[in-house]
Amino acid sequence: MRGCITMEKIGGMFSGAMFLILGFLSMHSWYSSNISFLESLPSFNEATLGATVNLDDTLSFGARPEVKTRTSWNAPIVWELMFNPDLYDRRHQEAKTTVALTVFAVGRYLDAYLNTFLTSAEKHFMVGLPVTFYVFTDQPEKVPNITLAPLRHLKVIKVERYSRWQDISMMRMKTISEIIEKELRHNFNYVFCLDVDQEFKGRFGSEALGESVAVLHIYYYKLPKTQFTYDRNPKSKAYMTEGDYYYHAAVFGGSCDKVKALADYCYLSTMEDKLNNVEALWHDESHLNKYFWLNKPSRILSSEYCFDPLIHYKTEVIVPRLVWAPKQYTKLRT
Ligand code: 5GW
Ligand code: MN
Repeated sequence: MRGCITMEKIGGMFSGAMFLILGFLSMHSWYSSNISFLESLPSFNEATLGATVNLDDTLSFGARPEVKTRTSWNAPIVWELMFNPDLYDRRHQEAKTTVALTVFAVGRYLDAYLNTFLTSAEKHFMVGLPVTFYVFTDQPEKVPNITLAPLRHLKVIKVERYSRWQDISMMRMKTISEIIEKELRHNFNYVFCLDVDQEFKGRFGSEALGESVAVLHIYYYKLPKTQFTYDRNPKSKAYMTEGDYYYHAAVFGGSCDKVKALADYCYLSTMEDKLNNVEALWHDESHLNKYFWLNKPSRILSSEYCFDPLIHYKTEVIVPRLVWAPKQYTKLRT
């Protein structure tokens, strides 16, 4: 599926045309209109919505006044109560959207996390859409045999077990790039790449799909930018002096082309650092933050999509969708 067209591109084209038409009907800004405004239009019906409306124009940007719901470059920041899940699901089902999910479970991480990750993903991740889980592991025979709904598949791919974690994280980006090039771009509209040490607890659905998707790190979304833990070493490729948000590398996604570009960037930057004998502060996360500073994500997911259940202060997260599993560093990394 070279040059796969994603819903966002189609939505953009249609909303351009709709802008002209609706400009005559209303003084409202089309972009800031919401579904109730649409419903008040005489021509509004399910079919109109099905064919012409940019899905993201149905988002209620004012539904969560306590948090930011749009970036300065007009990308939505998705929080509970902003979206109508049925609209997103219906549109993506009609468009026959396909999604790949990549996850690495190497060494002891397989026993510790993979079963919970996969069984919970089957309950909550893109339910109703065709999804293929790509599990990368050094022990294919130990991948649990989980029951999958129709149109959902699991594919196991053997990878080497690197002993140094720096190599694990570099290998992840390289492997993601290679599988996109070889396989995913021919078969899937979107790909999400997740850490395995997580559990789905709530809907992580088609509202999360976009060209280039980043997630707000739960620890930083409320903090002033000066406290973001970007790499501050000028010798590293990840060095940055300013940024937009602090993103969490445990979840990223988008169209095959965009995710490949991100993975290539992070892999090559890590290589370059290695050659220069430097290491970015938070490894691939530092490079990912630099990438998203230079290449703005088209969609941001709130920390509902990567939540720490042990956080000790109050947050705006009403629905934890994907949560960190307990860290077992001493057991797993030694
Ligand atoms: C092992 C030692 C140090 C760092 C990472 C690993 C490791 C990571 C591993 O042995 N096996 C493995 O499969 N991973 C994959 O990389 C998992 O998908 C894991 O979720 C991801 C990132 O590593 P984490 O989760 O330990 O990193 P943080 O930043 O969440 O602590
Ligand atoms: Mn992790």
